[in-house]
Amino acid sequence: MGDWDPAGAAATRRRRATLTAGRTASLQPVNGRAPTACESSVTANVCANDGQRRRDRSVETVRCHKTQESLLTSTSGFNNYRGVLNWCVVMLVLSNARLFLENLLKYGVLVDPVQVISLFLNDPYSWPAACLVIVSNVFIVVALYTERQLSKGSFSELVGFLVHCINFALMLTFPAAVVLLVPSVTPVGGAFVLGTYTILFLKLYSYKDVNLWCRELSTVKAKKLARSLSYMYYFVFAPTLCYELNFPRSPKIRMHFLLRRLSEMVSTSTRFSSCPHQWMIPIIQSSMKPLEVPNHLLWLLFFYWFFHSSMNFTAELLRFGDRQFYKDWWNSETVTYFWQNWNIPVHKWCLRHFYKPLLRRGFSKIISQSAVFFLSAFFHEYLVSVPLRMFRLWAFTGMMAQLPFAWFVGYFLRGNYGNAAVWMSLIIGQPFAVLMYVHDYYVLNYGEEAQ
Ligand code: 3VV
Repeated sequence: MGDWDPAGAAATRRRRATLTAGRTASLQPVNGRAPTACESSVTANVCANDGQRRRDRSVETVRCHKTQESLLTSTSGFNNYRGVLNWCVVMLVLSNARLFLENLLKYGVLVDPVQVISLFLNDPYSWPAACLVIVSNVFIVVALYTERQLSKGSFSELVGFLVHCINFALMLTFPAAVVLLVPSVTPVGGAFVLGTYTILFLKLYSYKDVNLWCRELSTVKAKKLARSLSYMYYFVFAPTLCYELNFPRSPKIRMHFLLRRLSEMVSTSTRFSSCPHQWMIPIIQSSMKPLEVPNHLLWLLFFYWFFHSSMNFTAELLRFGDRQFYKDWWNSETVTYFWQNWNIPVHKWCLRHFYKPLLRRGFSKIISQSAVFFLSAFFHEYLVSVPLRMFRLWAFTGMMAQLPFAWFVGYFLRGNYGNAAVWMSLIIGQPFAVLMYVHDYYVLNYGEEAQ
């Protein structure tokens, strides 16, 4: 205590000197003149504030507690969990890196570029999937031609409706028949073709509806735009399923943004193409333990690749202004919220062209919702069963099961429990349905080889 501390004493001396210099400086003439009344009052105020601060500081040193909640208490109002989210991501990456290493050590490198190409092509001289995509232009032109005739009055509403119906029916049956009957169509090629046709089907349905609504409102502009081939193709390529006469446009293409999305698309798709070969097939082949497959990670990657990188890339390229492709589905506390927020283009289409028209025709909410999920279930089954040439109804059942599941979660679970239930269904339910198909397909096609 009584020890001589030269460094400390010197520091105290220096502090005192600075303080005195500061005080005397305030009393010194300003620029060689005496301080004005105002300057003196400023000095007095500073001194008063100084005193107040010192008093406050001494109160602070005496009192160091106040009534407050812990951050993790729900009533604390604290909700910034960014760090926790980062921790989850780090854990997810680390645990998958461990799985990846184990897989590498056990099976070696299984990714083979030729095998990746063979996912799309069976026979290098036969490109049925590409041909089917080219043929899809016929359906676009038929829809455009029909709308032109309708707008000119050359087709009656009934004739137009019938032509559209035939066009839509062929759009679903023709590619499905080719995929089922032509042996050189691979499952991935088939899924790509049917996905393209389904998207086109939904787009052209919207095109037909909007043109009809505009004719009913006798919008002059609608008549002009319905005939424009370039606007039709703009809509076909735009990242939306809902037609509109005047899409919101962004002012210019931002090269930096475009290149960023492109690099994300490329890097994520290479990860995609390697994951099934390296990770999924050996596990299915050897142990049939579907839950060990990191397909949830694949699903999350797919979400980012498709709904963020690819859609933003296309939108930027086309200067398409509406970039709301998804909302915060990860915060879903109910299943209903999830379906309203995860795939905005499909949800928007469902509301605009199916759900609300049904409600307007007097159907109840529950019937209309069931009808939407039934249509969605049909398309899910169509997109999976036809390319795999295997009808199992897993996808259909999975989609239809959303209705009772939504009721259960909405009725029994609240807040974080609801959110956990939605996540559980995504982590276990959805990939499980996909894996049932992969498993059945594998057993059906390579069953004897695997044994
Ligand atoms: C390859 C990418 C992606 C696969 C996603 C599937 C669903 C969701 P609510 P409420 P206000 C159907 C086509 C399916 C195609 C699938 C193939 C995709 C394409 C292929 C692409 C590759 C693959 C992975 C997917 O994710 S596919 N999504 O199936 C289905 N469900 C829903 O969208 C909703 O749950 C829905 C429409 C059934 C109900 O929506 O928001 O819960 O409904 O009752 O709250 O009302 C909404 C609106 O209706 C009005 C309200 O005022 C509200 O309007 O605010 O939006 O403007 N409304 C209510 N009652 C009304 C009344 N009586 N009259 C008029 N309006 C009323």
